[in-house]
Order: sequence, then C-alpha cells, then structure tokens
Amino acid sequence: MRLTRYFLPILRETPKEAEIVSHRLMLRAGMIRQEAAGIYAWLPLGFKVLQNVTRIVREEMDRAGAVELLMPTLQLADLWRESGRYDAYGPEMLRIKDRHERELLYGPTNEEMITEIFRASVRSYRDLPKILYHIQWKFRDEQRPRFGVMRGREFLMKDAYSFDVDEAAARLSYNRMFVAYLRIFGRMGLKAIPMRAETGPIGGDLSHEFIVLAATGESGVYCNADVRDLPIPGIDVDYDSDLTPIIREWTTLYAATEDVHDEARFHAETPAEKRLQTRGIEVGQVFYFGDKYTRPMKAPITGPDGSERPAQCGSYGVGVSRLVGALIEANHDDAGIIWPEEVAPFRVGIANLKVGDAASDAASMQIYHALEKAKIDVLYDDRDERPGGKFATLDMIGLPYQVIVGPKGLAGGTVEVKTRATGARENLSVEAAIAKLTA
Ligand code: 5CA
Repeated sequence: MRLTRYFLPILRETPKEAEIVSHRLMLRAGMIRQEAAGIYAWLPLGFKVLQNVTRIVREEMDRAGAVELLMPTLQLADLWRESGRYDAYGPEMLRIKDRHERELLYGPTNEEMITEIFRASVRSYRDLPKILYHIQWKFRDEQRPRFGVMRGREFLMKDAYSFDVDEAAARLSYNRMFVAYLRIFGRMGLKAIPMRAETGPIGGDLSHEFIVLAATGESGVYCNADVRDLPIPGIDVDYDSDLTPIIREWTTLYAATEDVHDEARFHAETPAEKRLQTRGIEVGQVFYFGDKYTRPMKAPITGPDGSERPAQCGSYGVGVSRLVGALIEANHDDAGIIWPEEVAPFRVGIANLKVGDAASDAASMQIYHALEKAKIDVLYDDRDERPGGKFATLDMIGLPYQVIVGPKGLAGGTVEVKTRATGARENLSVEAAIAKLTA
C-alpha cells in the first residue's frame, strides 16, 4: 500500500479526552474515530489489526474443535423472557421497538439465542459434545464507557457456547476452551493469566477471567508472581487428550480477581516474596453454568440411559476489540506502538526520504514490489514530506520493520533496516534488505 493512496488520518495533537496510552495512540495513529460515547469507527489501520486479532481467535477456536456460525445483533425480547434475563439485565441492555411495536434488544451476549438454535435440532447425547461460536458486535450501555475500545458500548466479542450431556463432559469442554485461550493470547505475545472470578450476570459457579497485567487495567488482581512464567501449550496440543495436567498447572498457583480474593488463603498458599498485587485488563472470560439456560428454556437431551435432562453448558468470551487496546498497553514506548508481528497492520514500512530523487524512488519501488510479490504487507511512505515527520509516523504506527531509503545511503549502495522493537539498525544492500524482510 502506498501511503499517498491510503487513509491514515494521523493526529498531531494528543487528544485530551484520552486517559490511557492505548486510547491516545489509537486516536493519534488514525486507527479509530469516536462516533458517539463508547462507539467507534475502525479506520483502515485499526481495522487491519482488528482483523488480525480476529484471525488468530478464529484459527485457535477451530483448532480446538469449535464450530463457527453467525447470529444476528438484534434479538427478540421474548427469547430473553424465557430465561428470565430480560428484566434481570437492567439498563445495560439497549431495548428497541420495531414498527410493529415488537420488542427487540441489541444483544449484549447470546446464551438465549444459541440455546434456541440448539434445542431446535439437537435431542440426543449422540450429537454431543458441541461447541459453537461466533464473532459479532455486542452492545452494552455501560454507565462509564472509557479508555477507548477497552470499555466501549459497542464492541466486538468472540463468544462460544458448549453443550454436553453431563457435568463431567461439560468440564472437558471448559478445559478445551481454557487451553484454546492460553494459545490465543500467547500467539499475540500477551501474557494473559487465568484467574478465579465472579460470574456476574452470565451465572454459574465456575469461572476464570484471563487477565493481562497492566497498571492501567480496570480489575484489581492478586497472584503468585510465578504464574507469569508458565508455559503456553504448543501448536501440537491434542485437544482430544486429557488436558487436566495443563489446567492443573495453570490453576494451582494462587491467582484471583479482587471480587473473589481471599487474603488468608493468598498468604497461606503464596510465599511473601511471590505475592503480587496489581491491576489487569480482562481480555477473556470462561464460564461453566450447567443448565441455567437449558432448564428454563427447555432444551432437553436424551442420555445413554434413555432419560431426558437439560444439556450442561458453558460460555466463553474473548474481547476482540478490547484486545487491540490491551496489545498497545503491553507493547509501546515513548515514540508509539510496537506491534507484535502476528497482529501488525503491516510488517514493513518503507520511508523514501527524498521523493523525486531518481535513485531513491527506484530503490523504494524495487523493495516495495519485491515485498508485495512475496505477499508481505508493506506500507510505502511515498509522501513528499520531511524525513523527521516520516520517522515519527513510522515509529508511532509501530510496524515491526522500517526500511529507510535515501540518497546518502544509496550513494554507498545501502538502505537502512530498523527493527522497531529493539531499535537495531542495519545498513544493507537493496537485495540483502529484501532477503532479510522476506525470510
Ligand atoms: N457470554 C459470556 C461469554 S461468551 C460473556 O458475555 N462474557 S463477558 O461478559 O465476560 O464478556 C466477554 C469479554 O468481552 C470480556 O472478557 C471482555 O474482554 C469483553 N468485554 C466485555 N465488556 C466489554 C466492553 N464494554 N468493551 C469492550 N470489551 C468488553
């Protein structure tokens, strides 16, 4: 992509309303634009990152055996009356009437709808287990939308729902999702720690929040410092095998959100020098709630003994749009964002320091075409601008590699390749630069 043809509305001033670094950088780097409180348009650069995050979530859910579908954003109020949540949910739910005075709502979550879809066709334990998921916009009329996409009103969530014949089987589904979550966040280079958590309006008695430790996080958390260094399951993890050793490893050391924190237990289980009390960003949450929805909504299945019972369920959410903010909180410096390669909007930025200079234009285009041919996402800054502005822009938008092309270097036969994360710079021939970036 050539920057002169792209849409990258960089802000020069730091927006006053942005309290935390990720919100500031997302606005300044032209990733998002606020359209109403807690409601954002995703501009091209931000949308690319959002799509990369979505792709990782989807790949890991599919790998874990979950099946994707897509449910609508609007739901009938009557469906929520069946579970009793229509009245229980309160002012966070956006309630809408259509032209026939039918009551609708903009979905804050989808337990009711997926249960309705499930009960329409699944009757027997032979059809189980099933894990269904979708990646869809949600609306919660948060009292205090803030921190940009971190606490929005409209936000993108991946929500998965498991259906099983009994509690033992349901716990296997829970474990599957637990391991998938370790992999999802691990692939993005995030340390997300599963912590025992409150279940809130979703319900049930078993839940973990996956929390990225960050001083700007909204949740207070307590954990054993060693939990940060546990190994992420590899790509070869067998989801059909016994996953309990992984779950045990990740749930033995103390880790709890402030809502369920037990100070006496924390002290008993954790040596003083390992006690970590800090804050974090909740990027995902998993719940086991049994028949909370399948019982009132009448979704029975026939077990092996011929008797009917409500399916046993869990739900599993990832804050896809929130993750973009969390990634920036975890990966930035004074100059701007430092994208991990897996989610970067472009892998390489080329800065042509002297547009119009024949040698600089030719070398820039040669690198640009070679990278495009190798299917490497590249942003070519071909604007007629001062070098200082180009460096600042590239640093701020945080692409993993920068190629700096100018007459001085080219006179000596080289361009400069800078690695954003380390600041390391190398002078290489055009060919060597292409070889390095396509390796
Ligand atoms: N139905 C369940 C799981 S499928 C559910 O709704 N869980 S949740 O309430 O915990 O939300 C799932 C994830 O969505 C959270 O972990 C969080 O990362 C994200 N999330 C929740 N509220 C917001 C919000 N207002 N803005 C951005 N992300 C949010």
